[in-house]
Parts: sequence; structure tokens; C-alpha cells
Amino acid sequence: PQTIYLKDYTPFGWRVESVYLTFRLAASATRVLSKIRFAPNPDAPDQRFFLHGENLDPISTRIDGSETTPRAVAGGIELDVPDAPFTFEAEVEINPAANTALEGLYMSNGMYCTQCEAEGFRKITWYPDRPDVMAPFSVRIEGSEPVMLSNGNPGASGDGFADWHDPWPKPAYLFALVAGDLVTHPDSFTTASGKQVELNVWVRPGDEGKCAFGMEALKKSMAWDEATYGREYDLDVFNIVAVDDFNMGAMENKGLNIFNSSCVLASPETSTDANFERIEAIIAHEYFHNWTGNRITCRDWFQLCLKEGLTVFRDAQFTADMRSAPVKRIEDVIMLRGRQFREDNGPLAHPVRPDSFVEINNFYTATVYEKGAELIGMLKTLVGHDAYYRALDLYFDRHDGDAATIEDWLTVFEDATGRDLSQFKRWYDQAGTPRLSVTDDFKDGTYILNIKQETPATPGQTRKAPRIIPIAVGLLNPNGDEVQPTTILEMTEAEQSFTFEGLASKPVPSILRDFSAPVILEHEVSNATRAFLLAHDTDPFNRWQAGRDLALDTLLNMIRDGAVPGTDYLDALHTLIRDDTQDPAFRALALGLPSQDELAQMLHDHCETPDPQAIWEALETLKQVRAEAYQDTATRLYARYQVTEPFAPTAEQSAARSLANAAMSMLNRLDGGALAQKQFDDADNMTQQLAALSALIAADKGETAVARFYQQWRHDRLVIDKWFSAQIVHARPEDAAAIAKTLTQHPDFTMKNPNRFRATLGALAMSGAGFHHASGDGYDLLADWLIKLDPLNPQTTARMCTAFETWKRYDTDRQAKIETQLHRILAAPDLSRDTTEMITRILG
Ligand code: BAL
Ligand code: ZN
Repeated sequence: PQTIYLKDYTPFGWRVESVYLTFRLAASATRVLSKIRFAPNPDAPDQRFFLHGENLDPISTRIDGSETTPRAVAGGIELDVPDAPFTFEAEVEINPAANTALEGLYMSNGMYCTQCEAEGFRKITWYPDRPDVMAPFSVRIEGSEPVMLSNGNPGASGDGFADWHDPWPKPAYLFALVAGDLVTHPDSFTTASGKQVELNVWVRPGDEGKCAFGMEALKKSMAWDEATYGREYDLDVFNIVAVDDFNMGAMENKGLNIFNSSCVLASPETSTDANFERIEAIIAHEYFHNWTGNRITCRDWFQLCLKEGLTVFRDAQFTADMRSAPVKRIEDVIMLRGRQFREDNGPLAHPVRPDSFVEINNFYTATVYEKGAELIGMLKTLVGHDAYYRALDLYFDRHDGDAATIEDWLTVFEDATGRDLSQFKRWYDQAGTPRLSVTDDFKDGTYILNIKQETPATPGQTRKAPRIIPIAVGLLNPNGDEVQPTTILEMTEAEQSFTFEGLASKPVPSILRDFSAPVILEHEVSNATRAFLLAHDTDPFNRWQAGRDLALDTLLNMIRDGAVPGTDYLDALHTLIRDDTQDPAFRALALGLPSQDELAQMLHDHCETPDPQAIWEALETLKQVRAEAYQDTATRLYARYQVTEPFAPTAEQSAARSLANAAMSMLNRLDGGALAQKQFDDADNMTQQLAALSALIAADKGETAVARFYQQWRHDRLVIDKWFSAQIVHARPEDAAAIAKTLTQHPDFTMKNPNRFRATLGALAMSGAGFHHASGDGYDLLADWLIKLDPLNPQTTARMCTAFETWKRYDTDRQAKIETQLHRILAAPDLSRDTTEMITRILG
């Protein structure tokens, strides 16, 4: 497969002035008629006239009305065209019903829908399918579907047709079409300038009752973007559609967002608190793309982080404002470490702005999204709140309607603030997670922090230059008072010292407050100091981090030499969870433990070979010891944090339920499952029902509940996804692969639905010691299914190959077993470009 390089970018030789599309819908033979006005691009050198196209049956092609026969070339067609504006017309036939890859136009439960990002539009018709070609689109849909939607504003409609016009020039990846038997949950929003916008959440009949929360989230997002960034919506209508078969979470098509139904449908009975929070965030994310992504898009796919990093940052700000900022920050850092640090530390490491790819779908990664968002956060920290919003105003003014680059973005910040950001740009260009090692000195009232930064080599990048790192630091004196409020140290050198003067005694530092940079902090700290910080730090993130460090210390000792859990940790955590003045959500987060994967990574970082079974056993032992030590407290917390008001998906109720559920899962270890069974029987909401089901499965007492849950929810595909995954995630390691295998034979299992595939094989891949069981059965089963899925859906297959990205951490037996599976996948006939690239990179 061909590698594409950032350095080879050239603009397209023509501009597109207008696009007229007609769709004659038929499930296995849809006709797409296009009429596209091209004009030479004076900024681009002369080139061949090339249009992308894949899996298109050509019917006819005309230039300025005359029939012409294009030359078929790799990935599309070439034509001889006039050296002046001209009209290109084509008719092609496509087969949505046979499109299992879910890219381009496809069918989901009898409904037509599209996914064009990144390069799906070329499966719909001939077109310069690249994000820097922007044009206004007019669309006519002809068919018998009751609802037929496209981008922009509705035009005429009648018996068998619907017209749409999108006045805002857009790249083809933002095109969308939906047609089917849909019902709407309608509403409206009046923008700050008084414009009335019609809002719809379109769903399949039967799902109407699950739209209200998403609609409220949309209205909150619209209001928030006006209040925070001064951005108003720009069309008469905003449509959201829920689709069951979808590779991603959701898609920001202009005026017609398409959502994986799991990311928009919500009800208390079927959705957990975590689902509600995620749905609110994804609705916000897709809506915010209207400005950061759609009005200003990316020049090429190497710039993906320009829209994704910024939009993730914006949705995180939104969630922090709607809910609890510290809780959101802690949740995000757990995710960043779990997914992005893992990626940065393995064979798939790549810069936030990659410089080459084979298949762009493989770069919708935690690095581009989550680390990309961390970069925006660091910029904001470095320039300050007011300058950040000044720079954003300039960005919107200067680049509205553009397909922009990271250079454009940084220039805006330089112009708005006068800062030189050339060193900051290294964050976009260098892969790998920097490690900060810290030592300190205190003498004559002066406290010195000595910090070294180092970034390990990553594929294709052996030497790394120092980056500018904003390190938020506060100092506490030994009685717990803060003597130095948070200050931002700007580290620019490989080694640097920072001095604080006039201190009466040696302070306790609180470093990297609010996780001010995506780095690994290495600082020798005693457990007594950690317990002190857990009790006294004014920064909520670092208080949580101190508790996490205590947990890591005790777990690593348990894994390494079978040590008993440390009393420092047990006592400090007990003090915290007993304290009802503390936010229950914070206490629930403090009761959380590092994942098996995070522990494996830490051992690997210390040049030790992780034993997945030993990690699982240490976690189990620690959970048991905590349950015994905290039994009385857990009993009290469980009673104290029962929510008595009617269910509401608020941060407050969610916090109470999360602490009560943490208490329940402790008590579950002591009472033979009695409390979990009672909670399961009494639950009137999914948060409590699923927590109880999970606890029962983990205690090996889940048989009846698993059967009852299935009977209760067999009609609800999203709940049944939870049923599939809970049985695997909470299984004992020796059983996980066999259970997953049995579930793949269940009549409700289908590999054609990405959600169901992820709920089963994805759950196995995330099951830690279950996936990595010494038998190798987990590896074998996953490889079997990846080989089966690849011909149908390369994108989801390639994504799930990341299960193997950590293989070099493990012992030679496991490595050999994984390597065998990687070669087996690679040898599959006609393996997709997506999966070939992923496996090749993982093999290294
Ligand atoms: N643009 C792909 C889906 C998302 O990031 O919103
Ligand atoms: Zn996005």
C-alpha cells in the first residue's frame, strides 16, 4: 500500500464552485447524478484532473454537456478538461445494501445513511475527495422513504422527493444523507441574535422516549458556545439522527449530525450515569465542530488534530462547566493514561500531527484526539485565559471558510499574544510522552525544584528536543497550609531549576497540578507525604493523584513480592471516604484502582515483565482487604448515599450513586452477593441494575441475574450490548475467552454491528488477565474474529488490532503466541489496507 506524506501536499488544481447531487434511492442500486462546476485554481500548479472514486459503477460522464470517457486510474478517474471553468456531470450506480464497511452510503436497519469522514464520499460519486476542496452543495433525494434528509436547509419537497441546500462551502467529508422511516423529537432554539433554529432528534419508531436528554444537551451546547466562544449556529435547522450500525461514536456533518445510537439514545431505565455524561459530551462535541471543524476545516488529514484536539478541549470545558470540573479532569486523565500513554509507549506511537499514513482511518487515535486536546489546554495555560479567547476570536475571524493548518493555528496565537511558539510546535511534531524527573533542595529559606525532561524514542523518531512544558506547582507547609499558591513554571530546557524564596521551612510540593501537561512525573515521595497531600492539597487533581500513587505503590509491592497491602494506603483512603464533607464523586474516584493495563505498563517502565495473572490477583486481594477493612464504613455509605428522589441524570445524583455502588461492590465480597442481588431485584435504573449485575458476575453468583437481565432487555439492543460485555469483563481470567467464544455463538451476536462486535470481542480485548491468559485462547479468538470481520468492515477491524499493541511488554511465551496471531492475520487473503497497516506497524 502507498504511504502518503505531509511534505508532499499540493493544492488541487481546480476550485469547485457548486455541487448538485441527485440520489435515486434503491437499496441495491442507487443512482447518483452529479453536476459539478469546476474552475482553474490560480494558486495551484497545472496538474492532471483527477477525481476520487471507489466501487462506483459508471453510467455516464459529460464535460460541458459532451459525453466523455474517463481514464480509470488507481483510486479514481482522470479526464482531459478545458483550461477554463467547466461543468462536469456524471451518473454512477452504487449498492448501499452490500456496503458492510459502513463508509459511503449504506443501509442500517432498512434506513439509508452515510459516513464520509475521512474518505467515504469517493464511494458515493466521483469527486475531489479532499478536505481543502470546499463547495456549496444542493441535493435532491428521490425515493419513497417517509423522511429524507441532507445537509443545510430544507428546500422543496413533495411526493417522492426532498431538496436540500447547504449555503456554507464544505468539504465532501461533511456530506450526509439519511432516508428512512424515522420519527422526530422536535424542539427549537433562538440564537443570541434572535434567529429561530428548528431542532430534531430523529430516531426509529419506538425510540421516541429516549431523545429528550440528547435534545436538552444540544440546547445547552448551543447556549454554551454562544456564551463561552461567541459562536452562533448558522442554519435554519439542526438535525441529529440515531443510527444503529456506525463505526464511530458520531459525526459532525453540516447541519445533519449522525450518531451511533449508543451515543444519543438515553433513558434512566436503559442508560447508566456514565452513559448520560458521555452522551451529553458527544452531542456537545459534534455541535461544537460546527465552528471548529466545519466553518474552519483542515487543509489535509495530517491536520486532523486541528479540529479534533480543539473540539475535544471545548467539549471537556463544557462538561466541566455543566458538571464537576475536578471530576471531569480526573476522568479525562485516567482515560488519557489508559489509552494515549499506552499508544505513545508502543509501536503505534505517532505525533499529534503525523507526517505520514497509509490509511487515515487508522489515525483517529487517542493521540490525535486526547493528546491533541491536552495541547490546547497547555496553550491556554501558557498564554492565560484572556489571551486564549482573544486568540480564538482571531482564529475565527481570520480563518472562517478556510481549510487551515497547525501553522495557521499557532500563528494566530503568536499574533494575538506576541509569544514565539516555535518550541511549542514540537508538541505537534514529536511523538512520545515526556518523563519529568524531579529532585528538590531546601536551604536558608530557599526551596529549589530541579526538573529533567526526557522523551523516549518512538518509531521513526530517535532523538527528541526539549519541549516547553507548563508545570503547575503549589507549595504547602508541614501543617498543611498552602504557602505558595499555584504558579506556572515554564520549563524550556532539558534540565532546569526553579527557586522559591522566603520559606520558613521545607515545603511539601504539589507538582503538575490539574495535570497541567501530558507527562509522566517521576518524583520520589514517601507514603507519609502522599497521605499528607491526599489530606491537605488544595488542588483536587493532585489530591486524587496522591491517593492513586499510594494505591500504585501498594499494588506494585504486592505484585512484585506478594507484600500485604500497605496500611499507609488503607488508612489514608479510609479517612477520606469516611469524610462526608467531601464530594461523593471524588471519594468514588479515590476508591477506583489503576487498571490492569496501567499496572502492566508501570512494571514495563521499570524494566520488569508484567505477569497479567499476578496483577489481577493483586487487585483482587487489595479489593478484598479493603472490603474487610472498610466494612462498617461501606455499610454506612451505602445507606447514606441512596438517592430517594426520582432518577435524574445530574452530577449530584450520579455522584451519590457512584459512591453507593462502590460501597456495594465492597460489601458484595463479604455477604455472598446478598446486597447486590437485592439491588439487582429492586433497581429502577440501569446505573444500579448494571452495577449489581457486574458485582454478581464478579462474585461468581451471576447466573440467575444474567438470565433475568437478558429476558428483561432482549428487545433493547443497546442494553443487550451491556449484557454481552459485562459477562466477559467481569469473568475470571481463565474463563473470559471461553465465555466470549460462547457469546459469539449466541443468536443475538452479529459481527455486522460494530457495537455488538465491540461489546463482545472488544470486551475480551479489554479484559486484562482474561485476554492475556497464558493459554493464549484470548489471542486466538480475537485473531479469528478479526480475520472474519476484515473483509466486511476494515475500519472496525483495524481499530481493534490495537489490543495487540502492548505485546512486547510480555514474557517470551505470550510474545510468541501474539506474534503467531499477528502473522496469521497478516496472511489472511486480501487483507484490507487498514488492517495491513496496523498489523505491520504493531509488528514493528
Ligand atoms: N469527526 C469524526 C467524529 C468526531 O470526532 O466528532
Ligand atoms: Zn470530533
